[in-house]
Amino acid sequence: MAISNKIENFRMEVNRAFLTKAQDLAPALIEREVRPAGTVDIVPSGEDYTARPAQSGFTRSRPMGRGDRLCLDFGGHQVGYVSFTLTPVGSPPDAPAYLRLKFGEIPYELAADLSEYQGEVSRSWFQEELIHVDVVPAQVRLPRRYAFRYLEVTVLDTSPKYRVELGGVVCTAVTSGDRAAVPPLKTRDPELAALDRVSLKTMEDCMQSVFEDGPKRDRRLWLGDLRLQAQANYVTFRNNDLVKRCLYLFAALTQNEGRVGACLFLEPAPQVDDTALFDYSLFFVSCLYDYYEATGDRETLAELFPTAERQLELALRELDGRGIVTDRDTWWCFLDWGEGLNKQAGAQAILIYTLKQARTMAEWLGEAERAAEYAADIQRASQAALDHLWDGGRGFFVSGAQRQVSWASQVWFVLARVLRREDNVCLLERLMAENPGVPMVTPYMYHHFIQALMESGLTERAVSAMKGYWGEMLREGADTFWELFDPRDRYASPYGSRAVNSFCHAWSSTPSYFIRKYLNFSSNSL
Ligand code: RAM
Repeated sequence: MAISNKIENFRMEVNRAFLTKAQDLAPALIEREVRPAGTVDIVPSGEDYTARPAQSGFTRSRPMGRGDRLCLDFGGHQVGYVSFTLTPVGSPPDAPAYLRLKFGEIPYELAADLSEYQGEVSRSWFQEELIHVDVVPAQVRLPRRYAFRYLEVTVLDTSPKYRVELGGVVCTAVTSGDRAAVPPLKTRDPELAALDRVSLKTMEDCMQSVFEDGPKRDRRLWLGDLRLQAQANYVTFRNNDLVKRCLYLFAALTQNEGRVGACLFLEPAPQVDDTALFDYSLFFVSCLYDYYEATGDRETLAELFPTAERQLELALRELDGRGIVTDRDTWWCFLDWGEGLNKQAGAQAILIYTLKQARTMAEWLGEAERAAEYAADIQRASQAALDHLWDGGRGFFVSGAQRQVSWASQVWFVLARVLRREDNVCLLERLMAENPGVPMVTPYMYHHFIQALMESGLTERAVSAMKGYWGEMLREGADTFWELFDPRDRYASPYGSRAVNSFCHAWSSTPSYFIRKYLNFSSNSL
């Protein structure tokens, strides 16, 4: 599937006042120095690779010459800047030192033959460097920020007359998430505690100048990801200004006709991408709704509500004569990475879900007429869904011309609360019992499934599904949660290789949100 949906005649519209507000909220990054915990050997393990501990602690390497290799383990996932020293041993160095450095979030990235990669996502995301160090001894500071646990250093060459010792290796880790702000967790359940710990680490490493989706790839602000990050943030790091900054960035830098883009770049200057996704634009509405619920910041609500309303106006234009969102062949709406997943029903449900949030926001702002208009839109879109997307015979919502049944469609209709609560419970039970159609493949979609279970009062099912899915990543050795995890196909990637998947991806950090918000295992009373 093509993973871009470039809008035609793209033009960025800028609201300078909003941009200034966003820039004034730029966070100071917290730095921490982390040294390698030891060395490891990357060895095959079934269809995968594992890091076998070799030596505990690391100060300096033995003298290394042509072909010598060393793999450092930083003891956990890091995001930051790496520096080290190279000290010559032997005759005066008569040639540059030539090194290959490979950074990996997981062992597979170090073992994979990256030259075979044919995927659509750029190979420039592979964290691999070939460097010449002309003069040794040297203090080497790598200019890029890396996301990694393992660093493999291979000496491609020195010269027959000298070798180098590697020492002083340090990573200056950076984040805008302050651990001290996270309320302590109160649970005796070790599995939940582990899920929370790894979720927090995942969030922390993704909290940078904005909420990045993943610090390895794509290192940018996506709206769908922001929504879940912000929800988790309100009950953990509580960096509400960072959410506010991201909201203002999206509102400041829109696409043609005031459409909020799917993602933003921050450098060299903040800019909206030319990708548009139906659901992501609408999630501006949700992000604003959640932000106000969490903070009560009425000024921001009032100032950004018109941007939220614009997204709904644009989305309502997409309804066909029946009142159903028009389906398309392109990558027009995200929902999930499921192979062949049809997006129409999910998009309709998200439209209803966000219309309901807009109605409430209009009420909060005392705009009774607007609220009444949204109520009418909700009624029309819901009735159209019941008339055209609900298949009473099968007991499921169907999507697209082929009337596809998927988990994503059912879950989103539960969240949109189109059926009565007891019917939603039956729908979820039927979904779990029959397991029909297109499954869920990302933690992002699993999040919505857990949310649907929690909201329907199926708390035990939610907890066991959460422990099953995220717990499986823990059992696979995750020290941060992954962008993609399909228990039926563990090594799957929508990008052509698992090596380019992100293994620290904030949309998968929501176990903390569920544990702290729905299970009440947090000591803060927000
Ligand atoms: C991928 C990333 C990102 C997500 C988009 C839709 O590029 O995983 O987090 O939001 O897809």
